[in-house]
Amino acid sequence: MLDSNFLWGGAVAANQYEGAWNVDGKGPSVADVMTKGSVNQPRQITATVLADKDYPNHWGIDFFHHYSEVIKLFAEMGFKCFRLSIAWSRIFPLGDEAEPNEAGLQFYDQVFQELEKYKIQPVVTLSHFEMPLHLAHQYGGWRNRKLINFYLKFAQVCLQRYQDQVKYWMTFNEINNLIDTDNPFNAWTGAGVIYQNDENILQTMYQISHYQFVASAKTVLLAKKINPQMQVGCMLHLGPIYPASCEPKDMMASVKAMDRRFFFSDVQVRGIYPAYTQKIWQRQQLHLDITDEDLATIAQGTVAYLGFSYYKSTIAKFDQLHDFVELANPHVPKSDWGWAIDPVGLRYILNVTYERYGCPVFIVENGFGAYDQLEQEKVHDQYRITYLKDHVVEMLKAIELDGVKVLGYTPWSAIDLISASTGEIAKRYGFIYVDLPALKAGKPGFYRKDSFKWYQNLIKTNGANLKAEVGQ
Ligand code: BGP
Repeated sequence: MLDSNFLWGGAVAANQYEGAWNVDGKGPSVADVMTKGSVNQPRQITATVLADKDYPNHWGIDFFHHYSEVIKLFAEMGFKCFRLSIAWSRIFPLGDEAEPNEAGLQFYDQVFQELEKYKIQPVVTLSHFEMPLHLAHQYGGWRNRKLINFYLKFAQVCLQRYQDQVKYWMTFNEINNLIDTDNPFNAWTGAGVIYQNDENILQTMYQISHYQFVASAKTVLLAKKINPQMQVGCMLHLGPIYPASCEPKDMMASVKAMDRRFFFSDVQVRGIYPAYTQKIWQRQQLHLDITDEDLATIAQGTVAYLGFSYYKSTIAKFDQLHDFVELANPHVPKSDWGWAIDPVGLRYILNVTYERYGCPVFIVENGFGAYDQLEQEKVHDQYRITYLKDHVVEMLKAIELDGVKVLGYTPWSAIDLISASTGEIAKRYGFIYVDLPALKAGKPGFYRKDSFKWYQNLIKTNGANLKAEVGQ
C-alpha cells in the first residue's frame, strides 16, 4: 500500500516541550513572555518576565532533561521521523550575536544522536513561534529588514551543522497565520510584532510576510549550496473554507477565503506574487519595501515541498462589506475548544494543494486536543484514536485513490505539551501522557495512552490495517 519509506512520526515545537528556558545560555523567546491561559481566558503577552505571573513554556514538559527517556518511547511506537524545532534563542540567545551559543548546539547534537540510535529521522522547523525576544524588543521583530540576516545566520549554523542528520527542513511554522490580523497572537508568535492602533496593519502584515519570504528563499538557496540532499519546505496552516451554500456568491466567497490562506504557499512554491495580491496592494494603496533583488531571490528560492498542519474546517459566506465572513460549519462536531472535527476536509485539502502546486506534501500536524484522565497509570483516549484513524483513512484515500504524493504524517503532538493558543497542558494531544506535577517533583511522569498502542500498530502495518476502510 504505502511506500516503505513513508514518514510516520510525531511533531512538537521547542518552546512547547523543551523547558529549560534559561539554561546553558538560552535567551528568552517571544513564547517566554506569554502567560498561562485556558479555553475561556486568553494568554497575556508581558513586556518582560514578571515574578508574579505563570509562564508554562518556561518548564514545558522538561524534555531538555528527559530527552533520552522520551525518545525511547518514540522508538517503541516505531517512529520513522520526529518533527521538532530548534529553539532560535538557544543558538543565538539575543539573535544579533556574531557567534552561536555552543552549549545550545550541543543539546541538539545529543538529541540527534539519540534519534540516530533508533534510526528516527529528525524533521526540523527553524522558526516555530520562538524567535529571540531581544529581536522583537530591539528591532521591532520582522517589521525590520535586518531580521532577514539574523535569521539567515541562525539557519546557516543549523544547516551546516546538521546537514548529515536532517534531510527535511521547514523555514517558518504556519507562516500564513499572519493573514489573520484580528488575532494579536499571530503577529507576536510568528513575527515578534505587536500592531499599534495608528498603523496600517495590512501594510505591516504584507511587509512582514515579504521579509519572511525573502529569508525563506535565501534559506532554500543556502541549503542547496551546503548540501543538495537537503530539502527545504514551507509550512502553512491549512483547512478548507467551504462555501456556506451553493449560491454562486458563497462559492466565490470560498475561493477568495482560500486565496487568503494560500497566498503564502503561492509565493513560496511558485516563486511569484499572485495577481490577486498585487490587486489588493493597488486597491489599498499599500507601499511596500520590495526590491527587484528580493523578487529574483523569491523566484529562485522556491521550496521543495509543502508542509502543513490540518485541524479543522470552516465555511465562507458572502458579505457585501468584507467579501466574505468565515463561520463555523454546522455539519461537523467540535472539540471542547470549539475546533471542528472534519476528516474529509483533510482529503479535500490534500487534493486541492496537490492540484494547485504539484509538489509533494507533508502532513506535519494533525491531532485532537482533549482533557485526558490518568487513572491507574492508564489513559483511555478512544476519542483520539477515532479522530486520528478517521483522518488517516482520508489521507490514505488521497494517496491511494487520488494519487496525491504525501511524504509523511506527523500528528500533533508526539507527547503532551503546552498548548500554543491557551498556554495550558490541560489541552492534551499526545500519545504519551505527561504528569507534570510528578515530573516537577522528580518522580516518573510519562505514561502510554491507549492511542500509543494504536499508533504503534498503524506504523507496524504501514497503514495496511486500514485497507478495508479505504476501499478501492
Ligand atoms: C498549531 C501550532 C502548534 C500547536 C497546534 C495546536 O497552530 O503549529 O504549535 O500548538 O497548532 O494548537 P494549540 O496548542 O493551540 O491547541
